[in-house]
Amino acid sequence: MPTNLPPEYYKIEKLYKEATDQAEKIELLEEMMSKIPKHKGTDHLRADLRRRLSKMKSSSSQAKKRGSRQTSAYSIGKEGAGQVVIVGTPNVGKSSLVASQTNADPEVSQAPFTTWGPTPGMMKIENIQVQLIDTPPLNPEYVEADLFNLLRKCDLILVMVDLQADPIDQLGMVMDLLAQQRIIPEHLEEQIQDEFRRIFTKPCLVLANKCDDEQDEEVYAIFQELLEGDCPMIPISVKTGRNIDLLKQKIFETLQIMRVFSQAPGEKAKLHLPFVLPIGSTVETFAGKVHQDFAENMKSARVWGKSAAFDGQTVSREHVLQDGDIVELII
Ligand SMILES: Nc1nc2c(ncn2[C@@H]2O[C@H](COP(=O)(O)OP(=O)(O)OP(=O)(O)O)[C@@H](O)[C@H]2O)c(=O)[nH]1
Ligand SMILES: [Mg+2]
Repeated sequence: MPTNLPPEYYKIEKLYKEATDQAEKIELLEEMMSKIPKHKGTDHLRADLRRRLSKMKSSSSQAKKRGSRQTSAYSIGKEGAGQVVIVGTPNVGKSSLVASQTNADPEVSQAPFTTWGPTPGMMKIENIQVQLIDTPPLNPEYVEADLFNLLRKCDLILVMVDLQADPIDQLGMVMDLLAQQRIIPEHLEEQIQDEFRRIFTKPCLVLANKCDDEQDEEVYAIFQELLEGDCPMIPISVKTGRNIDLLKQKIFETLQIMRVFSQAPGEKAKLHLPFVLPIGSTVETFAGKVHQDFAENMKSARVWGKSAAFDGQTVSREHVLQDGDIVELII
């Protein structure tokens, strides 16, 4: 067993061993694979899991007998530093946010129920890109299973409400639907003790949209008070741009990621090309991201930045990096 697998890997592996449903096992195996750092030390494990996965997939497609199921529009591969999905009731401004902050162009309209399918786009946060996905409005009458599968796999859920139209009711409806689908906001994790069902805890951030002016600010203050600070949330206005920078900062923080830059010996650091790693990653994990062989072959490294005691400090592969560090690998 390779060392340095992240704790989430073992958490998912435990669920995988307990799962009895084939589709769930496949899903968990894919999740496990996504958590394994890519370097020489994990080659065997990755190959083994890939073998297991393709075996399971082929036996499950044989079980489905005739033809393979069409892939869902919601099977959206993760791109960039994280996958963020916006959900909410009709007309709250989900598509407006994606249209204004990404390269995608979903339809925006005054009429409710405008969006019928998911639209991913890439949003710039300083020098990284995050995937932001627009979705159709949630509706208790019709639960789209594939949408909830996407929510169970994503890195962050943005629950958008319209401050100018019963935000408490909207939030209640969305949270109830998520809970019915076993998706629980991370900050409520400790309150939920359900030993019999698999619970998916996800970071959630509530966006109180259409907070355009001072009058809306007052409504937001009441909304926040009624919820008793229960949930991480921010007031925004897609229309005026209010707090969009704060939203980006919150997304960055919630994704628990950091940027590390590589520097070849004798050259300048590539400051326009950050490597994005989970917070707490070591030099070894960074090396594996730069090149598969480097994690195995590196001897030591020199570090500039917050994690270094002084500029150019020589460190070992176990050294824990911090956001903004520059690393020169010594091979
Ligand atoms: N006043 C105000 N209007 C906004 C804001 N953001 C979006 N809107 C308007 O709200 C309406 C609905 O916006 P959409 O982005 O289509 O909403 P949606 O949540 O995608 O709607 P569905 O696809 O039906 O679920 C449009 O008329 C937008 O111009 C905002 O910050 N303030
Ligand atoms: Mg829409």
